[in-house]
Amino acid sequence: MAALQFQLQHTDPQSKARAGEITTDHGTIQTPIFMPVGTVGSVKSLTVEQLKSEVKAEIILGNTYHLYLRPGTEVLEAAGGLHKFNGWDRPILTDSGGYQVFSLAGNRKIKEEGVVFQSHIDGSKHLFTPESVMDIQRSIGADIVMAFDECPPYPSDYTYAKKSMELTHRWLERCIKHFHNTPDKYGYTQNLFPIVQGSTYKDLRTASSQFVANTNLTGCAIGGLSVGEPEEMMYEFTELCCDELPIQKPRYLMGVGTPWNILECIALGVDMFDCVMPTRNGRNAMLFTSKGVINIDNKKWEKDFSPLDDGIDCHISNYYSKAYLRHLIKAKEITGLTLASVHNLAFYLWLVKEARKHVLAGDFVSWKNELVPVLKTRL
Ligand code: PRF
Repeated sequence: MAALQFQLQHTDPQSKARAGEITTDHGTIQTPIFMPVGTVGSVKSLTVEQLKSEVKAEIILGNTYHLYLRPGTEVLEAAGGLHKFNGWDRPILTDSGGYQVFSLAGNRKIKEEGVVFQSHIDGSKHLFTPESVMDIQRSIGADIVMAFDECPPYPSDYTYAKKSMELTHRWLERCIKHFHNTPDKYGYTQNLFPIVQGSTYKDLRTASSQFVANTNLTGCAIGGLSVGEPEEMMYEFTELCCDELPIQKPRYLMGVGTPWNILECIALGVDMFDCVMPTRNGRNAMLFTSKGVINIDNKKWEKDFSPLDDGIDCHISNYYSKAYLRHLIKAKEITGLTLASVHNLAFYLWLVKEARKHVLAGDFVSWKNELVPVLKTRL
C-alpha cells in the first residue's frame, strides 16, 4: 500500500486556483474538494448510501475527540477501524481533537505535555498529548491524520499567539516522531498532515507556514482561521499561507466556510475544505442553493411547490419541494433534517466540482465573480 500522492493537474493563470487529484489507499479525491463532517463517525442524519448517491462525497471527516469518548478506541479496533465500523469505504480524515477540546470540553488546561480536559458527556477527566492523539487516530484508521495543535482565539495578543505557535510546532515534532515510530494499523497507509497556526500576525503566519513546509509530510493544513476575524482578514492570511506552502502538496483550510468563502479560497490556492455549516445550518432551516440562500422557515415558501434546487445534480434537491421541506422542518419531522442536510451537502459538492471544471476550462475567475453575488442573495 502507498503513501498519499497529489497530482497537480492544472493551475489557473488568472488566479491561484488549482485542480488536482489525491490518491489514497481508499481511493482518489478530485480537488478542490469539500469534506462533509461526520463528527461521531456519521454525517448527522445521513446514511453512507445517501453520501454516495445523493451528495457524491469523496472523503468524509471524523473527530478524534468525539470518537475517543464514544465509542472509544477499543470498539473501533475490534471493528477493524472506522471504515469497517460505519461502512464508509472511501477516504476518511480525522481532526486531532485539539480544536474540539477548546470549543467543547469544560475545564481544560494546556501544558507542555498536552491538554487536560473534561468530557462534555460525563465530566470525566482526560489527557490528550501529541502521542496519544496519534495513537487514537491510528486506531480510528483515518487515511489522513491531523497533527495536534492549539488554535488560539481571535483576537489573541502577539505574545500569546507566538507562544501558542511555538507550542504547536513542538507538538508537531512530537507528532511526527511518534507517528513514524508506530505502524499503520490496518494494512493501508495512514498519512499525517501538519497544521499552520500563528493567529493574525504576518510574521508568525509566515514562520509557521515555513515550518510546516519544511516537514517531510504528504500534505499541509491551515488552522486558526475563520474563528471570528473579519472575512477579508481570513482571505489575507489564507493567501499568505498558501504562498509559503509547497506547490506540489495538497492544502487544507480547516473549518471554512460559506459557499462564497470556499470559492474565494479556491482562488487563493486551497484544495481541501470542511465545515459543519451545510449540515448544522441545514438542520436550522437554512438552505444554500445555486440561486441564493433560503430560510425555509419563512412563510413565503408555504405554497412554493418548486424543487429545492433544480440547478444542481442531486435527486433529492430536484425532487422534493420547498413547501414540503418547510412543512417537515416546521413539524420537527426527522426527515426534514435529512432532506435539508442532503441538499446542502450536495450543493457544496456541486460547487467544488463546478469550480474544478472551470479551473480546467480556464474560465474560473469570471465564473466565480459572476456566481458569488448570486450565492449570497437572500431569496
Ligand atoms: N485546528 C484544528 N482543527 C480545526 C481548526 C484548527 O485551527 C479550525 C479553525 N478554523 C477548525 N478546525 N485541529
